[in-house]
Amino acid sequence: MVARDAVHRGRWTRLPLLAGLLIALALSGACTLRDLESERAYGSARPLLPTPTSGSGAFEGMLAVPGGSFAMGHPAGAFGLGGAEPIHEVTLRPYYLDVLEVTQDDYARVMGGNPSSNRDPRHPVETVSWHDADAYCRKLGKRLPTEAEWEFAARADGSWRRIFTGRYYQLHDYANYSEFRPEQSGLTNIPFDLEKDGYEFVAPVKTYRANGWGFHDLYGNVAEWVADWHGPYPHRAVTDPTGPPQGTEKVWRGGHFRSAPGQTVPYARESDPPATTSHFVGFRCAADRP
Ligand SMILES: [Ca+2]
Ligand SMILES: [Ca+2]
Repeated sequence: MVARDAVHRGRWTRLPLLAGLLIALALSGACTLRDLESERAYGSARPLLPTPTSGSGAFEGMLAVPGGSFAMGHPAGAFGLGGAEPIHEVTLRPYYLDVLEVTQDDYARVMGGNPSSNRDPRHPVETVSWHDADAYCRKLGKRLPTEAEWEFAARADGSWRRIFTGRYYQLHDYANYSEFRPEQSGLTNIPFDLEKDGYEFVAPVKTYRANGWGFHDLYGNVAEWVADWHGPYPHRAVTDPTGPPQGTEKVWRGGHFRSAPGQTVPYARESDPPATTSHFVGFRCAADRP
């Protein structure tokens, strides 16, 4: 009896040690991601990523994005943001990305026509399928950005949080989104901003301020096709992810002029079959860094 009690006590006294180890392991993983996500934004011992530099020649109008790692995605269960979980670490090699959405003027010059519903050469091209967007970029020796490249640029080394949080929340300076009140959109548990952004429908590109890395309109105006098929995110760290090898829907990102402010965020994912055209979906191009 004594011996059995001793065994039981031994088991129970080891349990807190085991639990402590498990918690420490979990916290160490979480801290890694949180460090990537927030400490860079607000200053810490961790060095900031280099700021992108302007491209020239064939890469005029693009920014040379540095390679680096970031925490991609959003916690499971975030209302209205399905499919953005789990948060996982992504490492990217350097690449180029257009500063602006491709305009109707750009598209007509390269493709010889303008399919847009709301015609204005200064506006982003829209009513383009994923195939149209892919063909445009390829014709210029470029390509659509991967979903990870798009999100990395939108997060801009964590600086996106300054636009969306606290007393500095000022999305209306940076994005053309829908001025729906949160209760109208059904997204009542997300940040929002009732300041008018000045445009009820689509706006000319570069109407709004650039994000922390110098890109305009990644948030809102028209949403943007990216290269990847839609699929679940991996539960592990990945390098230069390109999405599933096949699928039925291509991803578009960033929200648009009809999106609620809380959908006009770096991590929200939406998708459609690649032949779909919408008056609120356009694109921008990326390119490999030589
Ligand atoms: Ca608006
Ligand atoms: Ca956009």
